[in-house]
Amino acid sequence: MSSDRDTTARAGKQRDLDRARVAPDDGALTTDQGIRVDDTDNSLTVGERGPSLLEDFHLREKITHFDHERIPERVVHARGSGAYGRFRPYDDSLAEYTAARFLCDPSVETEVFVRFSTVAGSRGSADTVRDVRGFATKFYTEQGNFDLVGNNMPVFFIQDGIKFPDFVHAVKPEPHNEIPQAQSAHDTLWDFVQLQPETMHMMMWLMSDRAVPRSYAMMEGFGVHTFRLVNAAGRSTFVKFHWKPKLGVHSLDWDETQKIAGKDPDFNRRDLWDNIENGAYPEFELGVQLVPEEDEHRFGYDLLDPTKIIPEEEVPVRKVGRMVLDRNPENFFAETEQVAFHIGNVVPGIDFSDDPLLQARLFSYLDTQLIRLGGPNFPQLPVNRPIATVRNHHRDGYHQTEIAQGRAAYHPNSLSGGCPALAGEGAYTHFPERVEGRKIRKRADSFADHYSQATLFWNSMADWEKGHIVSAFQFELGKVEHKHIREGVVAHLNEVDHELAVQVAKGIGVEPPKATGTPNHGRTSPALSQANTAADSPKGRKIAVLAADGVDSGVVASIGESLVGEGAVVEILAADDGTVQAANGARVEVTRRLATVASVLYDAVVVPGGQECVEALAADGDAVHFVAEAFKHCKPVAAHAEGRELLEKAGIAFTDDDPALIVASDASVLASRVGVAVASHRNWTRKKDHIPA
Ligand code: HDD
Repeated sequence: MSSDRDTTARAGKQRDLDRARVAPDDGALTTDQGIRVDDTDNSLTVGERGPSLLEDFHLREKITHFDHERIPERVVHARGSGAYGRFRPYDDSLAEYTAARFLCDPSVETEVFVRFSTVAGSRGSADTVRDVRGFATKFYTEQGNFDLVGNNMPVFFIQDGIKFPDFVHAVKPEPHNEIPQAQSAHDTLWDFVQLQPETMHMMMWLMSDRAVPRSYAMMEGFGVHTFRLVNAAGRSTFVKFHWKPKLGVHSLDWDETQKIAGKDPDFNRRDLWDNIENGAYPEFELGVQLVPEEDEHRFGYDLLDPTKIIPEEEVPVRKVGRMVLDRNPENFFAETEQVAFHIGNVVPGIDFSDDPLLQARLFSYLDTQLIRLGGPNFPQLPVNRPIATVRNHHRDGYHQTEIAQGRAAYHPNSLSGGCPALAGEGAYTHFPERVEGRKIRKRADSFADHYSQATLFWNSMADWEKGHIVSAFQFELGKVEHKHIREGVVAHLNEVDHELAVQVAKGIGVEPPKATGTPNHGRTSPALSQANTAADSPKGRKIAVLAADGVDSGVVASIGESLVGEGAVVEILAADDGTVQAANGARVEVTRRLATVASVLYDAVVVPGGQECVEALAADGDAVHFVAEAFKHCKPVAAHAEGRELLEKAGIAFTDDDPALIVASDASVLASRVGVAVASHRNWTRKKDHIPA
């Protein structure tokens, strides 16, 4: 392994970005033409109170530039957040399957840019809405850019890309009044669903906790489609790509998500940014499911159908490398907004399948950038530029920033010595798949089963996950005005699972189906349940410690000492900013005023002892609500000594079977139990319905 090469590869994209970076300096203000400006606050007018003059070029230029600051937002995935990072394969074992060097040479570290997004909302919408999350990764490889443009759910709503405009029109705000923003709970989406049963598997995922991730660092990513890996000898193997978060897959409580949307609409964006700034870097392992060509038809479903998964128990996910996101962008617009992903950006060794959703995407991504980024030169934008050298005869166009030299912009030519020459070695070769058939418009019969994997998903859920799914269907359909739409969805749910349909129907005023639809096949895939995910690190978690004068500062110190080193953030919250005086006379620094935050912005709450402190907190409605709400959202709630009194005031009943309800009189015992509980995320089976929201 060559460390020199690592450094070069690592620095490659960042060095390239340096070419575009403009640092603020202390020189004089100028116009865009470099004319020095000594007044940018007053227009050129006739006299002090007279009309402005058209000849004021500084005024005109300043206003004109401002008028043109906005570009169209993405038609879907408009709201997003990005970060740079690096990827390295663990070993060379994929060399048997692919010629893509970045996947099989462990001495190569490839720089990446990742953009996470929601799908339906506008650029300024809230982060914590019920939605699919985009997970798009641009690998700046030595062989050119590879974009893995995935989601945090492994299937999609539709099977053929020709239906994408219909689906998006249905899920977006309704066209007559542009309501609701960033919500799936409205008539047009559910109308589409009830008329298009191929959506059912995806709707199970969308109604599950996967649609409300706690953090972008705590969700899986999926390439969704079946792709191909092609090795140096030209042999193809089908592949599904996965991202597995090191922190496991964890989600918010639905009531909590709605409150966060008001308290901090940037919740996931801020979490990503802050964790990178704090060094708690998000980490993901790249996984692949490999299927030999000859096994294409051995499954009971079609590998080309994007509404199907290959259960991990059927074909294991092989972890092949690790990605770390360790650098925030410097300018949101230049980088996160202008980044242009395209599923057609592949490198030698990676190819497509005939999945009809994938095929339509191959058209859409390049097309959309032309309108969004204003012409064909968007690959020259710093964030999009490959580190591999670009040489071709493309010329001109809006926003051309390069000065292409020479006379010959055509191939073949003799005037430039025939350059650029056609690549010999290392060229991209399309896999010579054999295809024949008649031109027809017909969905394949092998795509006809819309329910059995929806049932598989349902069967695989823990009881608490099933409860959340039923509540989500009831919430969403409860907002649907047309009864026939509610009934239509319940009829489809009856094909997924009878009990599910009955439970949903009960909450939404629809007659529960009497007879079972398709009988439940009883199969499960344990890998689908978040109950089986990793839950062993407090990294990236936020712990609130409530404080007032008289606080036991030993507890505050213990919590900080035991958790901050693990990558968690501990904040001391009190009625006012400044400091509180601890029982031992020390001053404890307050991180934030209680009134500026809320329990929904934290993963756990700790109430230290100290009689005077606890009495003050118990008299403060914000503090009592904070504890009650954290408990309601199933979070770790911990009390030291007298701190227990605040929990009682909040209506919390103590039981022995709640590992996330912690009472201890020893500060270090308390701290270590909080650490374990916060790493375990939530106690989703807690009885808490009696606590007011
Ligand atoms: Fe798409 C953006 C993921 C189906 C058309 N898509 C977009 C982004 C992600 C995905 C993550 C945001 C990229 C970014 O951050 O800039 N899309 C998916 C997945 C799909 C999918 C996982 C199904 C498996 N998409 C899909 C279809 C079509 C599109 C079927 C059209 C036929 N998608 C687009 C687009 C977008 C886009 C219109 C909007 C902005 C952009 O491309 O750059 O071209």
